[in-house]
Amino acid sequence: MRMVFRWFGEGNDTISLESIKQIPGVEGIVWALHDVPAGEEWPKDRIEQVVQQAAQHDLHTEVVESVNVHEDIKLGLPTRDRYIENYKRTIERLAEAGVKVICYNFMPVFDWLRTDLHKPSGDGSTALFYEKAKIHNIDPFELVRLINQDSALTMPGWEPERLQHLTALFEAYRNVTAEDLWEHLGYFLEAVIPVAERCGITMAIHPDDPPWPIFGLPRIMTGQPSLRRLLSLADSPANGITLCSGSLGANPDNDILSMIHEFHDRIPFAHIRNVHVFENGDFIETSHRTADGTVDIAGIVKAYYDNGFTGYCRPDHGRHLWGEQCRPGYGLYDRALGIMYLWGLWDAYAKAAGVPSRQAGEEEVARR
Ligand code: CS2
Ligand code: MN
Repeated sequence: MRMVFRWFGEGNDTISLESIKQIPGVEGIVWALHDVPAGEEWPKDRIEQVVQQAAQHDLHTEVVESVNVHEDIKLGLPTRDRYIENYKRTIERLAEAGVKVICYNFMPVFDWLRTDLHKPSGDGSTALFYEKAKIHNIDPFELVRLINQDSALTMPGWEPERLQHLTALFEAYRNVTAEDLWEHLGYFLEAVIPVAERCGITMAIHPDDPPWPIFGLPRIMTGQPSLRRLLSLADSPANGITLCSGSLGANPDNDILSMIHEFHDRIPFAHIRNVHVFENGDFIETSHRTADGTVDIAGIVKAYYDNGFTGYCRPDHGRHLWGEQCRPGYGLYDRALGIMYLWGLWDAYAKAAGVPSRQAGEEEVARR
């Protein structure tokens, strides 16, 4: 398991690379050029700049999250080919810079969705919260306004330029069915997977968050059958999954352990996060600790361990602790605590398997 930590870039993150370097066992950052609009090529000099910044702190840049997919590709419009060409160039450039995994998602219009970014957790901390009934009653435009008002920093997936054409986007998706979306995903993968394969990059789709349709927009990356179907769209090791336990875990019917056992050699990147799902379908993000939520984090780490997982892993969203002023879901403290929990589990499983304590981690997996 190779631990990495999401960093939003100089001036766009409250956390410094210096701080990230101090979290035990973190070897690299998960990054993106968040200001480059979806569909445009990533400039070579900007890529190199981030690689150098990280290298100064002895952190690698092998995982990118995300290279966003232009809406015209998801909509299957004739203009998509131009954006797909740009995507291919970006893959090549990232490979030249040493990137190994590109995380992306195929959610129409919105990325992750919550109704409250600062819900009190009951212990003085706050966390991201999803209230099912509210989503059914709120006007999406109002939600966009609230989300952007609530955060001074650009939220990934909620970039103003992406959302300024919201009315036109809803109109464009009016007749797009889930099956259409599958077809458009297939078309995209057919074009980009051979390029990724040639460059030594693995494309890793992120599941939909939450994993069900919202505001009448289709969502297709929702559980085990859809991940299976995704893999069958392009039978190549370059076509992989970012297995996000928090996104998938918002639906209690999702058996994440079973997904790890079935797909482990196609998971180059693990997002580990816990959520507490309530009876009525609402959910709140919790600490990574198994007992704090409804996702079996200890079981998930065990499943990765037992399958000899050597991919990248990051703690996903965290709560906002100890008065930290940070990007919603992406503070330092709770994610650092999460990392220590994940390492604790990993090392304990290694110990139980008879691996010498001082060698716990990736090396031992190779040795077993
Ligand atoms: C979220 C997403 O669960 C998560 O990791 O923060 O925004 C995620 O980064 C994207 O959907 C990946 O493309
Ligand atoms: Mn995730």
